[in-house]
Amino acid sequence: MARMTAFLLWVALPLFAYAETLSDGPYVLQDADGRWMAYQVTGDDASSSVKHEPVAIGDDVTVAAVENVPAFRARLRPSDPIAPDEIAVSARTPLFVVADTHGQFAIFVALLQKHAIVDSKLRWSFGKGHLAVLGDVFDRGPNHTEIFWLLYKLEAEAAQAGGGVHFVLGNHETLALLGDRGYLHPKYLRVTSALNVPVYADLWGSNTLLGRWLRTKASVMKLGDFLCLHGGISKALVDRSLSLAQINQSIRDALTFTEAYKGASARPALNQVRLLSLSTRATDADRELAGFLMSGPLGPLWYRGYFPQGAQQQGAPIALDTDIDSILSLYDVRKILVGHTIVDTITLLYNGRVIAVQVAMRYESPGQAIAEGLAIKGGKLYRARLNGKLEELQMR
Ligand SMILES: [Mn+2]
Repeated sequence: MARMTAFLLWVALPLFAYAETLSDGPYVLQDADGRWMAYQVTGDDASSSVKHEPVAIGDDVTVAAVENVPAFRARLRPSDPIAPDEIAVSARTPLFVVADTHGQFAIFVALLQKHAIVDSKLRWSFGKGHLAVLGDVFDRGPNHTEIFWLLYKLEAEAAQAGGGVHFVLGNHETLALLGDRGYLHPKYLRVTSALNVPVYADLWGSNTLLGRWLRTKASVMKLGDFLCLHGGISKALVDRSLSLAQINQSIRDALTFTEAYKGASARPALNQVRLLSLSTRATDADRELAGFLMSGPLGPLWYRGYFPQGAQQQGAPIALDTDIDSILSLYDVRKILVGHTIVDTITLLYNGRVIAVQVAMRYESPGQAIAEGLAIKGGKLYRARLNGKLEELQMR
């Protein structure tokens, strides 16, 4: 009994410590008359408070400090253009790739700072370099809002400097935007109540600034010679011979025209997600394709077939070397960069033609964080460690 009590205390204390602060936002929402309002949650569980103030496009909003990461400002832009399917960069352009940040804002920032992608005040310092983030900012961790604002602001700063920031969607973006609450950090359920909206997805709808921005994003993009995406391209997807534009627009339409799930349980059943229910133009073929691409195990956001265990888990055959050949040839790229499936360290697969980037960002113990990025410069590939070191990637 004593042992059980000790165990409960050990489990309960860190959770309790987490529950104390409740800082989030801003959420920038547009009303039916086109006016924008920024909502910021502050305080703690016992007494949270919501500040709201009218804002206009061109104004700056402030994103509050988190742990040792300073507050920063982001300028609100008029609606962003649809993200390109393809970015041409020279072979000498430095690239930095990170996958699956899952709400770990402080770790993500530390990694970017150690590799001089941003400076101490979170300003872009990667010049003409390009940063690609391979999806899954939402869920699990406590600070996805801050990560999205940082990416939003860095996009503008990078473009100004002649570089770029490219966020591609992961399966957790589609889950969160469609109203699945099963993976949300508990903080966001309290934010939902504090802001008095029916479900958390209402804070990321098409009437919100960042929700609208997310719906411009690609799911699969070419960055120079690299295909950048969250899960992977399956043989079943190659066999459909779709262009990147077709893949990206189908998922965008699905996110734009599907009503977020508002049921009482955290997880919608698939038949409760009314795909493209709000679009009058959608045909059955459009719905089938969107379902395959956005939610299917062989779609680009969920596929795990480059990994033996992942393939087994999905009941799909592991991708063959010839499948990788077909993907590289169909999309005219040299390598495929994927997140989604966790690896201990960034790993070359299929003779270096596929690179597994997702090392789960986490704290091993308080203050002991784990994260890796993929750095590409001078035609060489490096594992970018959280201590600032680069290790050239080798075949094993
Ligand atoms: Mn994922």
